[in-house]
Formats: sequence, structure tokens, C-alpha cells
Amino acid sequence: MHIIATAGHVDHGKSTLVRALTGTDPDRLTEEKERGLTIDLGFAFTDLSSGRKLSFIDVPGHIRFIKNMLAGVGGVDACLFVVAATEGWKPQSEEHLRILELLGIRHGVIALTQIGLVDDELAQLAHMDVEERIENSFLEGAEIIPVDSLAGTGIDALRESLDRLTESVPTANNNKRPRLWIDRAFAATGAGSVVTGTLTGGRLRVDDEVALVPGNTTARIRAIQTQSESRTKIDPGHRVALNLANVDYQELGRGIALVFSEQWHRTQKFDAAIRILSDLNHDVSRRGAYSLYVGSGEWPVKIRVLGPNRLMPGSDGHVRIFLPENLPLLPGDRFVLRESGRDETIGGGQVLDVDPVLKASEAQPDLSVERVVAEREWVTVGELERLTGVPAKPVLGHWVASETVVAALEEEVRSLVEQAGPLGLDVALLDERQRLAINNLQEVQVSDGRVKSIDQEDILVDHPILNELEKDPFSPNQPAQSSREELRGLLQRGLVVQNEGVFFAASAIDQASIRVAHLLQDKPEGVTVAEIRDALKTTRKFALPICAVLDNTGITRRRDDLRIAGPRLPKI
Ligand SMILES: Nc1nc2c(ncn2[C@@H]2O[C@H](COP(=O)(O)OP(=O)(O)O)[C@@H](O)[C@H]2O)c(=O)[nH]1
Ligand SMILES: [Mg+2]
Repeated sequence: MHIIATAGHVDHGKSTLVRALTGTDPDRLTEEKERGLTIDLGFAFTDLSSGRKLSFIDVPGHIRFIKNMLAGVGGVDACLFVVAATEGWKPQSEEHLRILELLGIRHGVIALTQIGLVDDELAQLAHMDVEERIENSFLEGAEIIPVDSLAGTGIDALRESLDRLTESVPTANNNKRPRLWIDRAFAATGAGSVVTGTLTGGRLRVDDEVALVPGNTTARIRAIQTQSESRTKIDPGHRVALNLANVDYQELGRGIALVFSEQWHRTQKFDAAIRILSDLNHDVSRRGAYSLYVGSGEWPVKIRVLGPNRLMPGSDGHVRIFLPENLPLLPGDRFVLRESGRDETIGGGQVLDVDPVLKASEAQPDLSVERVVAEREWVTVGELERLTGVPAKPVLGHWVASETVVAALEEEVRSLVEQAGPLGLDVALLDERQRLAINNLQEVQVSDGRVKSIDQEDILVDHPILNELEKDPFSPNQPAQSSREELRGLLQRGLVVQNEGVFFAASAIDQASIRVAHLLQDKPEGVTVAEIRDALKTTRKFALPICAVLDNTGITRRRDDLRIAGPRLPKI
């Protein structure tokens, strides 16, 4: 299916032509029928002879209803541009052409209507006029088909032209990220709330839970219709009517989008590329009351020109746009900017950054995903996809970062480990990303919850605490309170021994056991603590814990106040 919007000046025959092509009068409202004037969007569809289906969105041409026109043309593939041969090119012919161009529409057919009301010469003139007007626009080279919708002249030729057009227009993208900007919402008798819109981006199914943004409302899709047929699922590129459960139709309205909540970043501020229309007779600056048209909505916005203070007619530039509500936008979304006071279209362009992090004076927005990553340093894959619409590959856990940033993190962890020295670093002290980075480092390893350099493992034996303890082995200076953490490592590896809060080098205990063995050779019936103390040339304060360690390890055994040989007393 393809979706095509009409465009052109009021009374040039857009609605009449849609009726001639589809058999449906797109002017639905009583007021429209009475006044013979399209006020709001109209919808109709037809089957082409190729079998392709074509949906029409008929828009109002009158300047007063340009807002409704803009609500209808988002998400369409192509346009049916209508110019009456009787009147030729008129102001809203020009404005609609500019708007369609700003919205990024690239395909179209031109119908030269009311051909039965003019002679051949006038028809020729109108044809040439149109050709000239569309030069250098996306419509340049498009087919121009003379028709008379009332007499039926040229309608078949136009249908064939539309068939050729739809063949050349690519079908809608499916990024598994559906979004439906509501263009109508109403209460249907017996069915509850119904919304209609053009579905883009991804598939919707009956029973899907959808969020309505802006707002905090969610709803369940109870039923789906397209071209008056019921469906259980619907692909992008269709005109869709959804029957929603769990929501009052008064909470719904034009401008609201229906999306899967977790897939979208909601933004109240975005950076964009903008083109200022060249026939504007003034510059564009932050002063002025602007209306932004994006999706199916119209929003009063403030703008700030990025870089220079003002943009000249016909120029391209960048702006930061401030919205009154959060909208589910993505880079690449098209918009039109009008100045509310003067009621004129200023320009339009595309969204580049839905969550700018840099100050307006520093921002240099573009569509690159790398820039979004670089400006954040670290961003999760989920967040990055919400910000750019592009699926991303994580580089560390679920994180994305540039090569430089990852390298800097690895360097940081490497140096933290180095600084920690032989005992290594408590993994619990690292943050999530530092911990993940350990896996990327060849030269470190984790054991017992500590990360240490592989080539530092054996340097433990050279640890300063150990050296200090070994200096005066039987009366060692006790390590500072601050080195508890490192002491634990030395104790774990058996390089340091502790009793009652007194620390010794393990080698001191080995030496003590040899001295005690000598003492016991002379006095096998046992030696006192005082004798051991004297043999080790130390004080009672150190002799007591040394004896305790010797008892505990089976080198000596205690009998009343004496130590006798234990099973592990060294043989000498
Ligand atoms: N004779 C003739 N009249 C037309 C043709 N197209 C539109 N009209 C008449 O022109 C008037 C405006 O047409 P309408 O479709 O409402 O114009 P719109 O504002 O562009 O939608 C109506 O009275 C139509 O009957 C045509 O091809 N031939
Ligand atoms: Mg009309």
C-alpha cells in the first residue's frame, strides 16, 4: 500500500479529484459539504490496475487550515499535486510545494484540473506555467496530467500515472519501532475510542500495549482496521484505524503519538537542521512566535539559532527548538516552522539530535551516531538506540563508547591495579565499567575478589610491610593501622603470621622454632617463656604471642608453665 496526499490551492479541485479516483467524497463534515470547502483531512482509497492499493489523504488548501494540511502530510510517500488550469499557480500552490519539499517528500504527480473549463491554448499556458514553477523542486520532471474530474476526462490516464508513481516509490521502512501520529480521535458507538493515523516504522498487533505521548496514558489495541477491513496485525505504510481499550477518547487527539513506551526518548528540546525559505522577506532569529509542525501536531515553540544569531532567507543553518511538551522524536524526523504572528511558513528541516548535551553555543549537531556517543563518553545500547533509532553494538557489557574512551578506561584500571601493588585491588571498590574493563586486560587477573598484575604476584614476598617485619624479626615494628587491607593479603598467602593482634614475618616463626629446638635439646623436660624470651633477645610482649603460635602449629606443646617438644618441632 502507498499513501498519497493531495496538495494545492483552495478550490483547484483536490477533493473532487479524489472522489473521481476513489468514489468516496473526502469531505466528511456537514460544514464541508455545505460550504464546498475542505476544512479537515479527508480519507479515501482505491485499488490500482497493478493491484497496488493507494490511500489518499485529502488536505485543505485554504491558508486558514494549513495546520490541518500539515497534520496530514507527515508519513506520506508522495503527493498528488493539483493545479487548476483555470487559475494556474496560486499562493498556496507555492506554499504547499515548499512545505512538501521541507517535509522531505520526493515523489509526486501533477493533475492539471478543470481542463474542461479552458480552451487548448489556456491549457497549454497553464501546463507551461506549472513546468516552470516546479523547476528545481522535487517535482521537476514529474508527469503533468490534464484532467476534468466532473467530465471524467483524463482520470484513467491519471490512474495509470499514479500506478507508475507507486511502482517507483519505495515502500515504508520497518525498523520494528512503530509510531502512529494520531490525526483523528473519536468515540465510536459501541466501540469506545478510535484513533486514525498513518503507521510508520513498525508493526502493530491487536493486544499491544501502547503509550500515548505526550502524556502518561497507556492503552491496549482492541482492534485494527485498514481500508475498512479488520486485521490482527498491520505493517507500516498503512492508513490505520485503531480501537483502543482502557482510554477515554477525550485524552486522545491530533498531535499525540502512539508508540511502544520503552523504545522512545521523549524530548522537549532538540537540535535540527533548518532551511529558511528564500522568498521570506526577513531574517529569522530567536525573536518571534513560532509554531512547529511535527508528526500530526502543532506546537508553540521557542527557537535558538545555533552559531550565528540569525538566519537569512534562503540559507541553511541549525536551530535548537524548545517544545512545551515531551514528544517521541528521532533524528531524521521532518518538521515545518511557521511564524504564528505573520501566518507564514518560515522554513523547515530535520531533527538531528533529540537530546542535545552540549550548550547551544557549542553544539554542532549532525546525524552521526558517533557524535552522540562521543558527547556522552558512555551510553548504554538501549539509550543509544532510543536517541538515534539505530541499533548499536556494545563494546563493554551493555555500554557503547568510542575506542579512545575504552582505551582510556583500560589505562585507568591498569594504573589503579599497578598502584595497588602486589596485593592487588579489591574488585568491590571498582565501578561497573572498571570491573568490565578488567576482562579486556591481558596483564591482570582476579583471585579471591582482588585484581592484581600477573607479573606482580611474586613481588608479594618483597612487600614493604614484610621487609619491615623481617628487620627485627622477634621484636618487629608493627604495621600501621592503614595497611590492614594489605596485611590481609599477606596473611592469606602465609607470608605474615598474627597472634593476639601482634604480627610477625612467617620467617621469624621459622627461625624461632629452630632456636627453641636448640633450647629443648639441652632441656628436654621443658623451657619457660622467660628462657625463650632471652634466647630470642626480645620482650615478654613478643615472646608470649610467639609461644602461642609455636603451640598452635604443633612445634611446641604446653605443659603447665613449660613448653615441651611438639610433633612438628624441627629436627636438628
Ligand atoms: N468543471 C470542473 N469543475 C471542477 C473540477 N474540479 C473541481 N471542480 C469544481 O471546483 C470546485 C472546487 O473543487 P474542490 O474539489 O472542492 O476543490 P479543493 O478546494 O481543491 O478541494 C467545486 O465546485 C468543484 O465542483 C474539474 O475538474 N472540472
Ligand atoms: Mg478540498
